[in-house]
Amino acid sequence: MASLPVLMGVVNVTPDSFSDGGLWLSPGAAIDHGRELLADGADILDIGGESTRPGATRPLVEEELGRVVPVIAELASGGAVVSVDTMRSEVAAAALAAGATIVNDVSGGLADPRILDVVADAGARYVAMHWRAHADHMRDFAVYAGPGGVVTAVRDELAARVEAILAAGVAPDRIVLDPGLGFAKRAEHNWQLLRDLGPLMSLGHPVLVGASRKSFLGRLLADGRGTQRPVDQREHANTALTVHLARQGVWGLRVHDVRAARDALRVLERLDPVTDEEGAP
Ligand code: PMM
Repeated sequence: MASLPVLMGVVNVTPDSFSDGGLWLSPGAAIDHGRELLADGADILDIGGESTRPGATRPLVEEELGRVVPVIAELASGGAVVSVDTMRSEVAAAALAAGATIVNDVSGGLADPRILDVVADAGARYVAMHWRAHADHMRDFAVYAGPGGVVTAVRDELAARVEAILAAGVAPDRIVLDPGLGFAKRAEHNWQLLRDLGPLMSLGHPVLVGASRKSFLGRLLADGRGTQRPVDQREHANTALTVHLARQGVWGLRVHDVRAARDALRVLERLDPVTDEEGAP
């Protein structure tokens, strides 16, 4: 294997994220959780203050700032590599000033284009995820009728975002792309993307994937009556994806259970030693 993916551990400082909403809402709880994820083997902590679950409504910018900035400041000052999960330029700027070095924008710069200037000015790394609409109506956009279906659409739409990101002055080697599993995508779209990441990877940027605990896994593991497997019981399925994606050569994995993902990577590394240490966040 050329290199192992980096593990981005999720700290959602929100009342309403679908898998961990409300668990880490106080700064103290979020900081403790971040430290736990580091101890479990996270390379990056991804700290977000806005839930993007389907149907979610947006917090005020002041609310989002108040949730993430103290947590980022504390964890970054302790030496953690921190990314901020935000679509807002004001939040990205405050997070970078507080010590974050990566901006993870699920909208790829579509929600607030000024975020690209903030990233360019700071020289930060920028994760551009495939996105079509805010959470309250993204389901309406889960239609991929063109030739090549969702795989081609995601590649082409992200290629267009890369053009805009470069035009804003972000250096090419700072850009990471993400297919955006679950964002304006039905379960089958997610599976198609996971089966065929080649076209996205062919754009020449590192690829990050966030599958952890998402509802397409709950649906896969549904019981006989069709009830989805609860969010905290989807981890073994995610571990199988961790192995699959590491073997595909993705740059990073965004996960809730860092320990499970780290264990899987340790096994892989033992079977197939890493030849290239380039992946560092
Ligand atoms: N998914 C969520 C939030 N942020 N960021 C990136 N880059 N990729 C993702 O897939 C992604 C993300 C929503 O999931 P969560 O509520 O479990 O954090």
